[in-house]
Amino acid sequence: MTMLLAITGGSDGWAPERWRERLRQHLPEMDFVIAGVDDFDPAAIRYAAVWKPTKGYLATLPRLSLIFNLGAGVDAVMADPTLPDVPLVRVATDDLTNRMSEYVLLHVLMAHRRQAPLASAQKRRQWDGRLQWAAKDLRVGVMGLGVIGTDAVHKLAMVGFNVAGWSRTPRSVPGIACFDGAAGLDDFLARSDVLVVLLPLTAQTRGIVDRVLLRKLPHDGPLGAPVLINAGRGGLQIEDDILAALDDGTLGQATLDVFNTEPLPSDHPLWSHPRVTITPHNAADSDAEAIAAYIAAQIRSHECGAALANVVDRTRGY
Ligand code: NDP
Ligand code: OXD
Repeated sequence: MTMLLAITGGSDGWAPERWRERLRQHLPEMDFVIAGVDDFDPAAIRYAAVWKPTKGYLATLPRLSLIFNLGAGVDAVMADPTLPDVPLVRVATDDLTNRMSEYVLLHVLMAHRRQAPLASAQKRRQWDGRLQWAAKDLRVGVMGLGVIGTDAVHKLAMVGFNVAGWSRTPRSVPGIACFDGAAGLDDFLARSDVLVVLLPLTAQTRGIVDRVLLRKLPHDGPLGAPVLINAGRGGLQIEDDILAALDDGTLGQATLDVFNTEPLPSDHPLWSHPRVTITPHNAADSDAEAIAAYIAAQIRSHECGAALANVVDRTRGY
């Protein structure tokens, strides 16, 4: 059995050779070949493990039966119009989920405890004792109540925030105000002092964070102006609208992990905006060891006839 590794982008730890070593430890009986490096017969490939594969490449593998996306978001794979009609499995591991929730908690707490103005007061050697409020007084809204969003809302609620979530279909999460669909969006936004975006990028969600949406966020919360945190995908946001909203007071601050163009070009105005925090798409650095173990476990159970977990629904796009 042969698995193809078609991996572009990612950090140094994501070098295809390193993936091959890790996967070999978990699947010693499997042969691994690397796209663009090894010579191989396309008809020998049964499995593919991919991250941002070149469009059209997977369609050249006539006996491909299963694709593993090496991350949670499958937008880059789904953008390939020639994607073979075989199951596409995405990552949903506790490791990735926990890291994403850490990011959400960190940045919600930074806004709640006004860490940015405190840090700038320190630079001025200014003893700036600012008013505090209780976590229950801050309304946090999470767009996306999937694997990551559900974990994040639980953890935010444990800290004491007043938490709501929004999803495509109705969801019920104990202790969380749940909204869904277009009909539930405005009410959800109207009670989100901090808006956390954890949506997948699909045809329906592309560009959803625009000036119209940002204007629906409230200004009567303890922070005065709303805060945006996007760790979903850059394609969800209209960056010019975010900049305009920051400048005209619609938005108080923004923390962005993901961008329409990555890496964010060095001359992009978001870099220097005083109320923007930028992180380099590392809200959750996927742990290759955890993912290799996850892929091996899925292959073993699949080969014993069990159903695959976390298979992408092609019609929904996530
Ligand atoms: P899931 O597929 O488990 O959850 C997706 C959620 O989004 C679901 O609640 C779904 O609704 C909701 N949703 C999808 N489309 C819509 C829509 N049109 N309107 C309203 N809600 C919608 O995904 P995960 O939680 O695992 O991951 C979410 C995203 O996080 C990934 O797709 C990826 O882009 C991003 N991510 C970013 C990382 C980073 O480092 N920045 C790391 C990992 C992930 P429903 O419940 O009804 O299906
Ligand atoms: C992912 C990511 O989707 O790291 O897993 O962005």
